[in-house]
Amino acid sequence: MRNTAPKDAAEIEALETREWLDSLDYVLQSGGAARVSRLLRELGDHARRQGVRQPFTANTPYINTIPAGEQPPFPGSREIERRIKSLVRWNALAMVVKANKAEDGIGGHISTFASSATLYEVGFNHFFKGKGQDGDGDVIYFQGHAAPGIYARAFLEGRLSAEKLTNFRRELKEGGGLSSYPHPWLMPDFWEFPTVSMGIGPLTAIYQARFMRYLEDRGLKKRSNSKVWAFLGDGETDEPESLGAITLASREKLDNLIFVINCNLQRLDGPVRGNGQIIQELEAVFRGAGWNVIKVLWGSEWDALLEKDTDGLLVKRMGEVVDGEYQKYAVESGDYVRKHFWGKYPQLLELVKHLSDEQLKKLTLGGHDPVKVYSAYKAAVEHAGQPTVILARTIKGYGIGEAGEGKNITHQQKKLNEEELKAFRTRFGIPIGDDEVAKAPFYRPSDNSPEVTYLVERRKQLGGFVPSRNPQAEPLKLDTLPDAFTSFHKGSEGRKASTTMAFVQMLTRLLKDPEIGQMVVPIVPDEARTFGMEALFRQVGIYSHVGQLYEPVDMDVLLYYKEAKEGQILEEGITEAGSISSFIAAGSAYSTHGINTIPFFIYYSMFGMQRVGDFVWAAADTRTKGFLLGGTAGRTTLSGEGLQHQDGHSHLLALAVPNLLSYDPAFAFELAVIIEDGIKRMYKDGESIFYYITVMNEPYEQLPMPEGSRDGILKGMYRFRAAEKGAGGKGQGKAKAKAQLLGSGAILNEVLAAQKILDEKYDVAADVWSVTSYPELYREGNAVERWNRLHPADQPRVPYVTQCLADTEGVIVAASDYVKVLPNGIDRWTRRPVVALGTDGFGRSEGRASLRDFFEVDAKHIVAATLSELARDGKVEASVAKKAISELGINPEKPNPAIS
Ligand SMILES: Cc1ncc(C[n+]2csc(CCOP(=O)(O)OP(=O)(O)O)c2C)c(N)n1
Ligand SMILES: [Mg+2]
Repeated sequence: MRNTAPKDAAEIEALETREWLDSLDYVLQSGGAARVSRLLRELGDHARRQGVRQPFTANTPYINTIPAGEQPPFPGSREIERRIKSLVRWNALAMVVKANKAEDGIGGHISTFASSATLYEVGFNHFFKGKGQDGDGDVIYFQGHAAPGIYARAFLEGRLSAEKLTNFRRELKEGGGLSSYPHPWLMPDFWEFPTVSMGIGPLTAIYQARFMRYLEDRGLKKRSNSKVWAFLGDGETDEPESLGAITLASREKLDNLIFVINCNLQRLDGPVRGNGQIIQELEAVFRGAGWNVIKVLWGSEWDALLEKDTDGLLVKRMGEVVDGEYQKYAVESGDYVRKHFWGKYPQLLELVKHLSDEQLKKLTLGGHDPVKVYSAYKAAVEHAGQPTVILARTIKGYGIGEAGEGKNITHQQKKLNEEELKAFRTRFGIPIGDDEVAKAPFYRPSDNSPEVTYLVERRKQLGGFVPSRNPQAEPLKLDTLPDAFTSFHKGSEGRKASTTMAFVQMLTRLLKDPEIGQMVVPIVPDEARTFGMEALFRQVGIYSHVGQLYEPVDMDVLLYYKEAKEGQILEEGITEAGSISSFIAAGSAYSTHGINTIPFFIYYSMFGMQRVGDFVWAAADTRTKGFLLGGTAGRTTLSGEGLQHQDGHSHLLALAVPNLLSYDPAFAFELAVIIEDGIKRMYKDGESIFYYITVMNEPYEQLPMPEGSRDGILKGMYRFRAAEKGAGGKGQGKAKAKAQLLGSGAILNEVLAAQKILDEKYDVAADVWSVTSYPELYREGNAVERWNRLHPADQPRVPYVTQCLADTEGVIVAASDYVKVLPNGIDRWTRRPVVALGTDGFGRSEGRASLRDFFEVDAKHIVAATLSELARDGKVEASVAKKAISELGINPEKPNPAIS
């Protein structure tokens, strides 16, 4: 018989703990969970008042958030769903293995989907709503590396052929193939959102959910039960973008948002947190940020064990094992697990003594158990007032066994040998014979098989197949559109104004346009006052789901800070990444929701292309429409701001985005022509393009639009002001020499000043061209040149740049506020060299005039460069050019701004 008298302090403590727990159980039974919760809070407060310092923790124990007793019944057929899932698994694996057999190194991923198959299949069979449900469809961000699994399912659904699957990552094969990852640009009927550049999926999903609320609150979309699902990897959460906006989601109470984080504890190189627990870390972060967190860690087989764990020892053990060790259990034998996990405490060994090593090894994790995943999804979908994150524990490479299950190399595993394929086939019961298995053939049961019938019926019930991209918005009617723009054609008539001011006026008019005013979505990252947009606060309001709960300090002024539920402006705060995510949501709403919202995202140009360039790329892939406005643009237009603010290269970065049209207009009328045409091309003609336009904050007279310049403005250049004189000698209105001066943006004014100096002081007649877009000229030139290359026997076509300059004379000097490579990019089509003046180099804290002198883009440098080139050309004496440099006050030995 056991001696019941307490022996030592530990035993006394254990007894005391037991008594407290028993009391708590009693309160739970008599008073319920809420009473227990109040009691615990009071105990905590009491202890604190007595000086007890409790360490802060936002964690709950390392067990499932939803206890077994609270699970809803699973509504589907477990058996058929298991078979479907096995087939999807097989085909996903076969796709990658086959592709790499056919062409070594073509890539693809097996292990990501192997770990997340259940997470997707439960979604496909029970939750993901298709677009067929009358605007009630879900918006789903699939984890990029899981793409093979999504294709494999579409194959079973009968949406993708075996040939397409064979051509996974071979898109250029006859009949087409499948893109590596979700790319709407490449598969516009299938994928909706690019996700594979990690962090982009989660951040854009948050803003998507918020934008859905915006559309509903503004009455553009009927209120719905649509959910945004974002699937991401646990490793992916290390990207700052992944977690960077999670407080926005809780602040905005986005209960239409569900994150599913596939916690296989591994990333590419190894464990995500070998020495810690990524799940607990994420739980604390998300709970701290105000999310509803649902942990799905253990499968159903664990329920009975946990039930028997009355003293909490198993839960304690679960919580003390670090991820690196958990990963080891996945690759080791049952014997090892018994020894190392269970063997830590004799009581735990006792708890599992009825289980064989094999059974111990097979105890399933939560993310692989459809019942657990179903409960979590149901709870998430029904949860009100908060976004939900599901942290689902899985094994990376689940089911691929020796080939890499749980191993550090698994992410890169693309090949399985015959034995490994056989083992996989057998494990998942795929009806493929031994003689065939080495070839990894695809397997699809017939259309009327129970599996296909079941999955097709499930999708029908849920409103159609997903993913599926289906741009349904009608083209916009734009009859009244010109009214917003034509008044800018006449210029500012002597008044000084910046192109930014002109843009804000255009936007203001557009917002009032009877046809499309409601569709305009102005987006600003805490920069509206910088751009003089504050009048819009009052005019159209700042969007806020809860309206305005306070009286604004500036209520008594006309243009007060007005927040409103139906407010139109998205004032995002200081987050360019968040703002561009809103831009993507608004600019792709035409396909996501069938709503033609037109986003105008205006920001400090330096914090755009280079700061959130990857999002711009994703916007392009998404076929986002709309306007990016780089404000305070140009390296020398911004007085005093210095190196980190003065942008001289955003157009170069924009050039690399194939469907992004970028413009550097000089005058309001150019801006008006570009925006008006852009709206038409995107929203009436349905082109998959978007715009980057720089606007300046330098005030100067906005000149009137020259006759017949519209086409040239859009193509990238036109003659803005011809020289008054011709060339050919002195007298009779003829100048000594001729020149062609190309200017862009604010620097066009310097060019116009240079034209005058050249004429009056040096007898050089210069034509001035406004170059609105070097990137557009460059693209057109290349396209023509390519055509000529491929058609050597045909009459060659002539690039637009060549056409413009064909009948002109004289040296060509181009000046802009951007890097010289832009004008240099058109040099091959100008038939004579372009002398490029630009702003290569770091910015300086200085005034405009000094900066233009420093970077050598002001009028005097343009004059000097023209004369210098004319001298090289033999059109003027070298001594004239040399003298001019000195007359103009230029020190020829000044340091090179490009490297100083
Ligand atoms: C921005 C970015 N950086 C790096 C990569 C390369 N990469 C692809 S997958 C991967 C590991 C992914 O791990 P995890 O997010 O845990 O996903 P899992 O496959 O484990 O589900 C990495 C580093 C990427 N795709 N995007
Ligand atoms: Mg992972």
